[in-house]
Amino acid sequence: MPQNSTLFCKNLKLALRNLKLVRLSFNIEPWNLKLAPLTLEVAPLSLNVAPLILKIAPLSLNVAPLILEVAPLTLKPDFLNYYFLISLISPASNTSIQATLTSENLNIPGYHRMIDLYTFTTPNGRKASIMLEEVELPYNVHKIDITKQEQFTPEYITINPNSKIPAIVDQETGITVFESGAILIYLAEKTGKLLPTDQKGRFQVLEWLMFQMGGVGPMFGQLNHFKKFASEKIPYAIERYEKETLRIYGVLDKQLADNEFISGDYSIADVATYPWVAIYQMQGLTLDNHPNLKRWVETVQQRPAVQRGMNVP
Ligand SMILES: N[C@@H](CCC(=O)N[C@@H](CS)C(=O)NCC(=O)O)C(=O)O
Repeated sequence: MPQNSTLFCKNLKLALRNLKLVRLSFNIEPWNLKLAPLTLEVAPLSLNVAPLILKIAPLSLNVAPLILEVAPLTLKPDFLNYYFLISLISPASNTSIQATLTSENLNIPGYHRMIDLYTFTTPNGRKASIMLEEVELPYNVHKIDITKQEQFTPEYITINPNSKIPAIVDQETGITVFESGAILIYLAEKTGKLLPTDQKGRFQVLEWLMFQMGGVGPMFGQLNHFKKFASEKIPYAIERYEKETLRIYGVLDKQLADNEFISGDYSIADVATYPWVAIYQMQGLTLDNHPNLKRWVETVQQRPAVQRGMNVP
């Protein structure tokens, strides 16, 4: 049965707020010190996440209140909040004290990251992870496996009513954003990066971002579907989307003939477009007929933030 849980919880909250190295200080009464070693269990209540168990070395018998030093914990979130069941267990006497913590109590840099990203291993997901890497905001990755229909769970639909990845929740503002283009604009505005503020420059980037959202993504995506994934091979559909993809390659190639990046300086237009062009080999295509586009892909590929973002999740 839980004992002394108020005191335990209060001290634990204080420790988590103040220290990066979590130092738990609590009064052990009514515990019998001879029952050490004690086990501290930090178990996220989310069913998807395995419990994290820390064994704590035998405690000094003479010191009260006891101080335990616990190495920084990897805390994993469920959908909107972190929930942790903390149990201090004495195996010998078969008793425990317990406390539940939510993310409110975990406001520490490195533990509570600012942005929650819901994503999967696809080009639309990678736009968001590349952007988060580029603007250097700390973020948690929540893998939504669209091959297992996880995008349709009731929890996820509260984040994206359209049941697609990516989506973000900004814990600092409480704002949720779905649609990758909106996510890029949101993060650019939040950080003042990769979107010019002068009206002309801003709309030059936004027009290419919309071109990506309305053209590159849907057309290349349909080509993927009909060429790679459709159970029935429909030549008309494959030809239609391949022709449109190559036409779009031509548009980008022409734009990149006079510009190092799609809209002058490197911007969210490049972030949005790169993951879709980068899969050309997987789509059975070549960039050899589009040398400016090829040069651009190779340039963007070199960026460390792009390389990190392309590996998420
Ligand atoms: N326009 C949306 C498209 C998002 C989208 O189509 N995501 C795909 C993965 S790339 C998805 O979640 N598919 C799951 C499904 O269609 O059920 C955006 O850019 O965010």
